[in-house]
Amino acid sequence: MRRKLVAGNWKMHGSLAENEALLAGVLAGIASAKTDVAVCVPYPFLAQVQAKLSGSPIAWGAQNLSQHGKGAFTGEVSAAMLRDFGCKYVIVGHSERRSLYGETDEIVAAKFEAAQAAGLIPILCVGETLDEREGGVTEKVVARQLDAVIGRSGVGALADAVVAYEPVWAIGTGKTATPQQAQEVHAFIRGKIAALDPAVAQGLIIQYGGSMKANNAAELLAQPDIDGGLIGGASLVADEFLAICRAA
Ligand code: 3PY
Repeated sequence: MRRKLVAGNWKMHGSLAENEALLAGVLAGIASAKTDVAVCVPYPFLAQVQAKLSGSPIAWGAQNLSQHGKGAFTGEVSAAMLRDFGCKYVIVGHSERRSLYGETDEIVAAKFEAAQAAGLIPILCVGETLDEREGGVTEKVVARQLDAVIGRSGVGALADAVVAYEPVWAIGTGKTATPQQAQEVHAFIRGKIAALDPAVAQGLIIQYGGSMKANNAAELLAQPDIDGGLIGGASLVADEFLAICRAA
């Protein structure tokens, strides 16, 4: 039986003061959630979340990392640095990184590998654009994104990873995939992995991401292949985030 994982993706939001209030609100209600919970925060707030969340049921992580171990890479942050701040997770290949910062499938695969080499659990984001969905190539795109990682790290690497299906057309648009649309792609992902390694597929947490909110979470999370959520805007409001955690 897979445990569900609800992870907040704060994106580039927050301040020390805002985070204090948000974390206090989430901590106050988290005992009633029966799911695994994490928050992925901007780098400058890692020390703050480490101090606030250590010893709590909430894990934390970052939203990106460098594919390099160390060196002359101004502005970059390595996997080992994230480990120093107690991170458990790191988001890899979010569509905003792919589309705004030119992260190719190959770069994403290298980041995935760097994360695992340092003992982090990558949350690998995959998903199609609206054009790709309308062009009928959703599965082809998702398969290509997964194959880049499997080709580099092997299917066994997915045993220590999370996959997040995030249709790009549902990110920051307020549009959500219907539970059926999401389930179809989740089942495709699990089936594709199962063809290579049934045990890895069976244990793999596949989150849905893309405008998951308190009012649509329960229906999405009731689908057999949806094992949690990667939550954008709704993770910035304690009551909303907690409602999603309780729905999981
Ligand atoms: C969203 O919900 O918009 C996300 O991008 C989550 O990662």
